[in-house]
Amino acid sequence: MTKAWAISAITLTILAACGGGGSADVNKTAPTAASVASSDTAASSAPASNLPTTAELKIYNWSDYVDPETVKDFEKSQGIKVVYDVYDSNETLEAKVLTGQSGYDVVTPSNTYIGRQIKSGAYQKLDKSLLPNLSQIDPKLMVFLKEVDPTGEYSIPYFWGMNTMGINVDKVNQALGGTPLPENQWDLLFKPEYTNKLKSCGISILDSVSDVFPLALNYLGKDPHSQTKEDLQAAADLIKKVRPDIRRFSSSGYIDDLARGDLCLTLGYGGDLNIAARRAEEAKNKVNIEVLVPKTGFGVWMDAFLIPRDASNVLNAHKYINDTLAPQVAAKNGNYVTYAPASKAAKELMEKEYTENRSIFPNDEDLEKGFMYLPMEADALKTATRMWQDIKKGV
Ligand code: N2P
Repeated sequence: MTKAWAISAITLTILAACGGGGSADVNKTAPTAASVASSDTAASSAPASNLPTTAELKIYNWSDYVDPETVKDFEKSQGIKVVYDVYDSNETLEAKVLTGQSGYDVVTPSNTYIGRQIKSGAYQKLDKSLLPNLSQIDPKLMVFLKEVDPTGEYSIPYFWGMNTMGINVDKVNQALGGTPLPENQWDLLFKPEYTNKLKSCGISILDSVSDVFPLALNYLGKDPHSQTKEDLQAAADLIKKVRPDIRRFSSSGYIDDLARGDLCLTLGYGGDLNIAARRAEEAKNKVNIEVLVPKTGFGVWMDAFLIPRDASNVLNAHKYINDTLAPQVAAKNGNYVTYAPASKAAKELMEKEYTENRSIFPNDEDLEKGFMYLPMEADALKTATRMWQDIKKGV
């Protein structure tokens, strides 16, 4: 077992123990309404700090990654004006934070990018005395970040989730002409025999090499964390074979396309695919979307809050991070974005339809098949990115 695999396996086991799995004894940990209310109240009595008081907060977060009402509530209760901008790829965020002049107070990179950004000096240390709601996070979940923020001084987990496929059930069935879904559901995306048929109703994949290559490697039966040139080339070759059938490279726009029925197979972020399913349901447009939990595996990641070095509203950044960890706020956001919040008590407060959805809270058995995304070395990432550009260009 390579080191990377070992980390992956241990972490996913821990994740299952943290409540991803359906077998967790929820009665032991379920908060009462009273205990939740009191922890929220305790959290809102702001701890003293020497940081300057300002009236603004600039957040740069993933798109579709917060319930806007929680931001409004925060503005109202704290008297802080929030500027909220969004991105849909780690690369976009990284280009900003590495300049050292991001212009933001809070950002949320994925575990795969955090380490190199911390090392490059992009972030400042947190003042944990300003984050009383840290107690809401299951400490075991911090293992996810340990590899990339070993001292735990910079990052606070926000949500974790999976990369998987969402399908328009009727259109896929129609395009496959009654042939059942393949035993290995990833064949839908990686086997020309299927993509040739599905291209008529629209295939879209994430526009992110670091999200897609490990899935391709996993499909090939290789270590999803492999960074050798040969393995990266093998991943690229696999995708090149189906490239002519891919209509769209998209990391956020696919949500509405899928919900409208303009795509039938989408490789996306699990929560975003579930948002698409909900939007279709709400629109009553007869688009029936299923988010798959492939038995042959899927990738798991975690996103975390960090405060850029150049932040000018550091106190407010702490206040916001702390607020999102309050179980009720985390649950409200969790219901809206359909991802698993890091705040552990939040799960019990979320809608059952989401906590029982295995593409949002995979069970132990599912997680056993999944792999955790791990950072790529700079050189390997550069090589893979070049390959990705060629894939997109169709060369
Ligand atoms: C939110 C996507 C977050 C997942 N739209 C990326 N890690």
